Formats: sequence, structure tokens, C-alpha cells
Amino acid sequence: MTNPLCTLTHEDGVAVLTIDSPPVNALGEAVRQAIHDGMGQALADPAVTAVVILCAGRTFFAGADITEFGKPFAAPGLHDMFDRFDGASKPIVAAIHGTALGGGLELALACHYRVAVPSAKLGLPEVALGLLPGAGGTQRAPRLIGVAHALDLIVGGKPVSAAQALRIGLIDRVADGPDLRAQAVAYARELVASGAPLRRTRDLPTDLDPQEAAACIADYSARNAKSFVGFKAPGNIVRAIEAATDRPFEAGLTREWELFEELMASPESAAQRHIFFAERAAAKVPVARDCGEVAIASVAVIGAGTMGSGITLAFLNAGFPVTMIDVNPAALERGAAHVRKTLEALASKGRIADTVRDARLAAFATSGTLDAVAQADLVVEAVFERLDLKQQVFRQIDALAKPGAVLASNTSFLDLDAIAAITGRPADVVGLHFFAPANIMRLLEVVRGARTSDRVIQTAMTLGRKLGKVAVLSGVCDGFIANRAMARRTEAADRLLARGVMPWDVDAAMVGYGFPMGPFQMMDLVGLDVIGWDKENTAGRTVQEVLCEAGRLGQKSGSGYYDYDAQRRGTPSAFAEATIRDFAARSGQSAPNLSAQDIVESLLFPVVNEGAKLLEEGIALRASDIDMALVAGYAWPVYTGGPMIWGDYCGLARIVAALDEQIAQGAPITVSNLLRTKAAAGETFL
Ligand code: 3H9
Repeated sequence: MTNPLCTLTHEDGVAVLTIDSPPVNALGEAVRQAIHDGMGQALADPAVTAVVILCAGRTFFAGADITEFGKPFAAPGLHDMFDRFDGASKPIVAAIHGTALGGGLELALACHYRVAVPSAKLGLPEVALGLLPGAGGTQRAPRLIGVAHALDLIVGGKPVSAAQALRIGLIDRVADGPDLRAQAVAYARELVASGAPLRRTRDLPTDLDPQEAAACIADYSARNAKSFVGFKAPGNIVRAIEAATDRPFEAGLTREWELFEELMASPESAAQRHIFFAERAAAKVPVARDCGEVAIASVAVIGAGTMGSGITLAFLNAGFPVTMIDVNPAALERGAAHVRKTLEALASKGRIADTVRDARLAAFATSGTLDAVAQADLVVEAVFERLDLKQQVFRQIDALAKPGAVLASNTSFLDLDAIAAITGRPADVVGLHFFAPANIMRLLEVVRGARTSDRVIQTAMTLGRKLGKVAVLSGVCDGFIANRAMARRTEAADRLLARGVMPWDVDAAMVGYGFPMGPFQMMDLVGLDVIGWDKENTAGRTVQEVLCEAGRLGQKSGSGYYDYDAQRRGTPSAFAEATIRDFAARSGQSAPNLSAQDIVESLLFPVVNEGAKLLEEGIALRASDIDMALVAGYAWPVYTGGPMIWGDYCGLARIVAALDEQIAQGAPITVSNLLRTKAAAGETFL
């Protein structure tokens, strides 16, 4: 074999074809060619009785090469290759380790038999890219594992373990020793010796007839309808699976390809693929190559409130021992109870094993004094958001923490440099901005102060990954990336309110865009008093203040912008409506007749503008980081890709014109120079 990506060896009549294309053996053109050449040679050799295909490196094929999407697919294509596998007159065995994903699993499905190591994961995750398995996966999976399991696997998109794969019939055997290659060769020999048939997935019948399948699909779609909203891929996937049950294999493949191409051309898939790469790009930050990292073996969290206990859980769940510190005994007891209760609940719901719960509880300690920071490699401060308080805590940490420990603040908008400057070691100080609930939300903003060292930044980025979060690097500014950008949405919503637009119309437009809730629903949830009601100085100046004065503090008081019933279901409030009308009338405004699209643009174009400012000030490294931060931190709908790519899609010139109009109506905003320049030059952010 002369192909450098492919090795072909023979072991007693079994040909072993090994593909080696780091990092993940994606099925790009060169890899397809290597398989084509290697498989061709193996099948043509009369001395070969069976073929094993496997991968070198950390994983089996991780799918089609996503970087090739958008270009014409070069030969040899996956379909031709899988046809050839199907048509082979000798058994082909896929030997799987790591992750067999997307086109990688489709390749395995086109083999006659499959064996996997116990740690392998197998999945068809194309749905997360806004796509469907376009190389026969929607046709072969229902034939091999049945329609119901195929729906779970392809629409759900979550990979299954080797044990689960064996249970549902996705693989034929779990290797029971460390040497996958030897086991796969032995299995291939066994198949030949026993005269096992060439099991072509394409020739298997589906488990349900067309009518039963339609009922099963309808039931599945009804149960999951809520999670499909806004996404295009789930609908196309169920149609493709349906085609597996009501027409011959070849016709099903044709239908699958039509549905695949439709998705590939859709803005939803472009947005979701953008986020896939944005997540990986965010991990790459400018630090010296040899900066190294601080080894983090133990963590101290200061503050046992909502953030402190959430952060404690995030670290415990990732396997770190944590000491939670609070000088207020009652607060410490409440926080500790929350941590324990959450771990118990995870175990009782079967999300973690009892032994894992016990290990996490054993790794959890509390302390009523700050002395406990002395043992920690990482100290995370999560006390009340007030600069003088945080400075006071950092002065104490500086005196107590061991040399070289990472000192992190969970501040969400304060000046990190002013906190770092209070210590004698500003290079060790970093912002770790978690989003509530900290054990669940995926975003972690890593805030780089003026003097934070590369080593500490790299440590924080790695920590983010270990916590299962998306770490996004931000510079120091008021609100960092996500909160600062989204503050512009809140302000724009308030401006609409002042003009007499009703909160439920604003919220409905945001929910229609894809946010789980609108800004006024969010404010009611958080509490109108909490988000800034200065009783002494500002009483009665805004709608929010009038609501607060009337005791309408949001969900917790049973009313805010909405009236709430006992189940906390909100309905539009007549009181809020009258107050808003009164404000608008007094300022001489009559409610403009805005469509949902007008509202979306009024609220979100200012966010795009703020994103441009974050870029131009160097607070965010790249436009895709802003998108990633808002998708992971604010549930910005992933199928729009985040504000910057959505802004590109809307057209930057149109955004500038709309912002200028808002300014003409009195909105106190300025258009970013970067945005104006790009719009004038016909450029985009991405
Ligand atoms: C598909 O298969 C369509 C077909 O049905 C039909 C077509 C006709 N392509 O994530 P990592 C890169 S769609 C190209 O950091 P990990 C990734 O960008 C595909 N590149 O590693 C990164 O590059 P860089 C369906 C890919 O160990 C590097 O590899 N498959 C691909 O944390 C390392 O990645 C999927 O959706 C790819 N398919 O996780 C699986 N995959 O170093 C997508 C990765 O330059 N992949 N890269 O930043 C994954 O889920 C994870 O990468 C994996 C490894 C679990 C494999």
C-alpha cells in the first residue's frame, strides 16, 4: 500500500485495513481515497477471506469532514464506498474504539458486522449540526435496530455506549480484552469458519410496517414537539426514517439525500455548524506556548449563596475536592444543604451512581473561616457583588493562600483590575464568571486582568473544559461579554415599554425568535426589586419602579409585569398595562404598531452593535466568541448562531440604518465604528 493514511496487513487470511488520519479520522477526501484504495486491494486479493477495518489514534471515524461542507463532495463519495462494502463477497467487520459518529457510524453500518471496545461511544449526532445522516444512516439504522431506537439515536443525537449499542443490536459484539485488533481478527475468522452470512443491513426488513411506523413516528414527534421548535433537522429526519419504512432501500437513499441537501442549504444548519467551530475556536487563546499550567488538586469557594453553592457543585461534579467557606453560619448551612440535596437528587433520579454521590459528598467540606483557603490550589470568591467587599476578601485571601495558587473572582461586572491591585500577586488573579445556575449553565467567562499571567489564563481555560463548560476569554469591562451585550437588549425593551409597547408583546417576539423567555418574564422571575430599585433616589420614575412601589415585585410576590396564579403561570396584568399606557401618554407617545419582527430587530440589533464594540475594544477575541458566549450563557437560539452571524445574515447595512432610526427616535446609543465601517464596505463579521 502506498497511501500514507492507510496500512493493509494480513493475518491468516484476514486483511486488516487501518486508517490513520489525526486528530479524529474525519472522512475527508484523502481518507475516503485511502479506504477506497485499501478496501479495493483487500477485496481483490484471493487469499483474503474477510476484512477488518479500524482506525489508529484516539478514535474510530468521527464522521464526514465538516470542513468540506459547502463545497461539492469529491469522489470517491461515501455512497459509492458503502455500496462497495454492501456488495463485497467477503465479510467486512468494523472494529470500533473511541467514538464512531455520523458518517463514521454510517460506515460501520455498511459493514456486515461490528465489534466495539467497552468504552466506545456510537452515535449519529448530525442533528446537532442541523443535518441528518446523509450517507444511508437514516435508512440502515431503522433496518438494524428498529424504528423506535432509530428515532432516539438520530433525532435525539446522543451517542450510546457499547453496552447499549449491543442491547439494541447496533453492534454484534463488545470486545472483552484490550487488544481490539486481535479480537476483531478472531471474530472475522469465527464468522468465516462458521459460514456466517454476509449480513447486509440494506437487505434487512424494518421491524414495523409503514402504518405502524407512521404511528410510532407520530407518537415520537408529539412527545418531542416542544424541543423541535425552531429547528429544521428533526422534521427532515423523521421524514427520512419514514422513507426507510415505506419504500425500497435505493428510493429511501434518494429521499434521504434530498432531505439532507435541503438541510445543508438551510440557515439553521449553517448557524449550528458555525457554533460547532465557534466552540472549538474559543478554546484557542493567545498565551505563550510554554506558559504551563497550575496543577489544581483542591478548590476553595468563598460564599455559600446561590452562586457559591452552584460553583461548588460544578467543581464537585467534575471530581474536584471543594471547601465551601462562609463566615455567616446560617448562610453556610443553607448553601451546604443545597449542595447535599442536589447531589442526593442526582442519585435518586439515577443520573449518578450512589457510589459517585458518596465520593462527591466525601470530597465536600465546609468552613466558617477564611483560613481554609490556605490548602487550596484555586480559590474562587463568590461573595456579594460590591467592590469594597470583594477587595476586603481578596486582601485576606492574599494573606492566607499558598504561593502560586490561582485567585479567582466570580464578579459579573466589577473591575477585576481594581480587585487584583489589592493583592500582592495580581498575576495570579483571574475572573471566573459563572452563569446561574453555575452547575448547569455551560458558559464560563474567563476574565483576563491587565496583569493576569498566561499561565493562569491557560489554567482557567483548561479548568473550563474539565468542568464541562465552554470557556470564553474576555477582557475587563462593565459586564464582560455576555452580560454587557445582553444589557443592550434589556435597555431596548425598556425603551419600547416607554413608548407604550406591552411587555407580553415584547416577550412573545423574543420567545418566537427562540429564547426560552422574554426580558420581562425574566425580570419577573429574578425579582423587579433585585434588578435595581433604588427606593431613595428613583422612586416612580420608571414603570418598574411604579410596579415595585405597588408591591408587584415579580413571581415571588404573585405579580409584576404579569399576574401569577398558584402555579406561577403568568397572564398579562391590567395594572401593568394601565401604568405603561399612563407613562406613554405623559411622554406624548402613542404605542407604535410593531410586528414581532420589528420588535426582534429593535431589541437585538443593539446587541449586534454592542458585539461590534466588544470586538473593536479588544474585549472579545473574535466574533464567534461572542456568539458562543450568548448561546451558552443566555440560551440564544443555537439555530440562529448567535448575534454576530445572525447580524451578518440580516445585513450589516440594514442594521446600521435601523440603529440610526432608533437614535433619531431618541435612543441613547452610538453605532460602533467597526459596524459602520464593515457595513459601508459590504463586509461581514464572519
Ligand atoms: C456527518 O458525518 C454527515 C454525514 O452523515 C453524511 C455526509 C454526506 N470534521 O472536538 P475536538 C476537529 S456530519 C472535521 O476538540 P474531542 C475539531 O474541529 C459529522 N473536523 O476533540 C478539532 O479541530 P481543531 C458528524 C472535525 O476529543 C479537532 O477535530 N460527526 C470533525 O474533544 C478535535 O476535535 C460529528 O458531528 C469532523 N467531523 O472530541 C462529530 N470532528 O483541533 C463531531 C472533529 O482544529 N466531532 N473535528 O480545533 C465531535 O463530536 C468531537 O470532535 C469528537 C472528539 C467527539 C470526535
